[in-house]
Amino acid sequence: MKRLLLLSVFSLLAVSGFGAPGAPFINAAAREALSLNGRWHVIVDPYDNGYVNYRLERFDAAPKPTGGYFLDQKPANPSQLLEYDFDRSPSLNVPGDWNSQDDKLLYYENTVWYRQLFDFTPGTADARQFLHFGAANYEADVYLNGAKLGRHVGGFTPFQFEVTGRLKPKGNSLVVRVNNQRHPEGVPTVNTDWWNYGGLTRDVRLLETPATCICDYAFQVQPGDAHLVRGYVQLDGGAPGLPVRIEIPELKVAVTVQPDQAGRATFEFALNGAELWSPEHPRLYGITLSAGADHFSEKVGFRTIETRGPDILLNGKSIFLRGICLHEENPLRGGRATTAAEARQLLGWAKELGCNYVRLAHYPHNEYMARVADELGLLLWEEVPVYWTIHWDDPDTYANAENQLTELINRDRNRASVIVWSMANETPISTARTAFLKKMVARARALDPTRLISAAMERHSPQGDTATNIVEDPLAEVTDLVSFNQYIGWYAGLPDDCAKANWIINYNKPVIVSEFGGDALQGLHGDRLTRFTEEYQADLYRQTLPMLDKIPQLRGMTPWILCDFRSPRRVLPNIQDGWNRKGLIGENGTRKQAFAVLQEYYARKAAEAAKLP
Ligand code: GCB
Repeated sequence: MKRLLLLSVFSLLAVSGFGAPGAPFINAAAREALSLNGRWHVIVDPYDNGYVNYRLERFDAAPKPTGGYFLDQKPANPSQLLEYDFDRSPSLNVPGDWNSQDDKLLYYENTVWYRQLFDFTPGTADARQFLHFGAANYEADVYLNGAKLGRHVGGFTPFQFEVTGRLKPKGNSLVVRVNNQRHPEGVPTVNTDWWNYGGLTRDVRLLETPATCICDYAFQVQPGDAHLVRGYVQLDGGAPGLPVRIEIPELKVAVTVQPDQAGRATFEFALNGAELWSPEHPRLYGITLSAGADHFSEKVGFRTIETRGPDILLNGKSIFLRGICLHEENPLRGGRATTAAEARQLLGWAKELGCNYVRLAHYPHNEYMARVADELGLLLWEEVPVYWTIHWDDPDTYANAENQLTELINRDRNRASVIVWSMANETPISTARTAFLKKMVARARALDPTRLISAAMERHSPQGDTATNIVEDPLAEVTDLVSFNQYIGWYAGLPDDCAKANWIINYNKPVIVSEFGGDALQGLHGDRLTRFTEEYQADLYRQTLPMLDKIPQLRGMTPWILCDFRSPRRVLPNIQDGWNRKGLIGENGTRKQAFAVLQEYYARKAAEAAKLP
């Protein structure tokens, strides 16, 4: 299939060695599946002893594996020496990062081998099976019953392998080598301001489908015409000509479409009287999709998002984005957030703050986030980890970044909540960087022409004039939003400097301030000039908000950040202790003073918006 082939080429570019995974199925959670979540036996392997021999040759480089942990075997006779045993090794929860599950692994950055055993009986003789991983950070080598299936690179996006014909009724052994070492040429690169959580951090499922199945689909309201939906359904398997049926009972939509020879069926229908999705009315419609024996359901909201001059138009009406940044971390236990309940908790806090918008920083968050945002009525900015100093000249780095972007867009293209694809964060302007990012922008637009494109850019001041702030970046020529981070009053000067600041932003586009803020230890009090106190942070917010309101094109903001989060860069004893303290909510869930300052500002913005025609 053309699309699948293309995707495989991109995946192949991003990986080395064995087979690349196939494009993961969209909406994997809605499929028949055996969950492989739970306790997995693990072997912590800091020297990658199960992967390379003492000459540093890879065990799986030979046509037949010659040894190594992935075989998951017992010695056949006394002449066979095996110095590992999954059965006698400890276990960890999947999904979950290893760092927060075992104190010894808090700072661990290397290999952990995971093993799960499962029985399996196919539903029908011609059914197909796929191993689907929500994500594994950063690199995953996957072995089933002693044979390598392939490798995936990139810590935050889904991947899957077809395993039809490879499963036994009893005792299948699934082994995954997960390695979270940082690499200078990686995406992200070695330097970030978040915890490098390793492991099988998202759900693992064995999916089962009929011989020909629906692998991808899109429902896209046409920009400029909120009454027309266009889309496609893509089939995979031996009968690509199966008619495809799409039904939305509440809208009385029932269409049958005929795929082309490549299994792709395109369709369009009118949204007669449908209620459009918005933060105030996050209306979702139940959709059923079927092709032959394959059928499943989905919930989709319909809305448009566009820009006109400095305005962002949601369903044709100008909107101010009352946002907040978020890491995919549960602050209450300092670990990756992995469940729908945790997504609900984090996004619920954003709602309490008065948000209609959230920036999911700095990498693709789990799929629950976007699905819960669809339900709660929160608009989303989604992002890939092209962060700070990426290797702009390395074609493999580019292929890796583009692959992560592709996997994200393919996963979330049907979420009404997602309105922005962001390419990068705070990247230093150079010819190579701008060429790299412009190529990514072109890729994102080709994959999804219906959403806005952005990147978190930077501001600068002319020599000797710290009050003037200029936002000027050649990347802004090709993005829909001009977004930038600024830390006046924290990394530069004091909050009082906000009153003197002026802005030169010569773009007739919506301006979004994608970050501002400062650290405060929850419960630490002092005067407004004492760093790390709640009073300092609250004052910084009080002074920043009117400063930003002076920017004529300002159409939204996402202050940094909703919750304190772990970061190894943050070493100040008794204040940071390994946590970035810029959260409005502390490590124990308590709101800091600045939470109320922003909440009040957002209440005012919401009241102003409600008065507009
Ligand atoms: C930034 C980064 C963000 C950091 C934040 C900080 O500009 O984009 O990842 O965590 O500043 O706290 O310094």
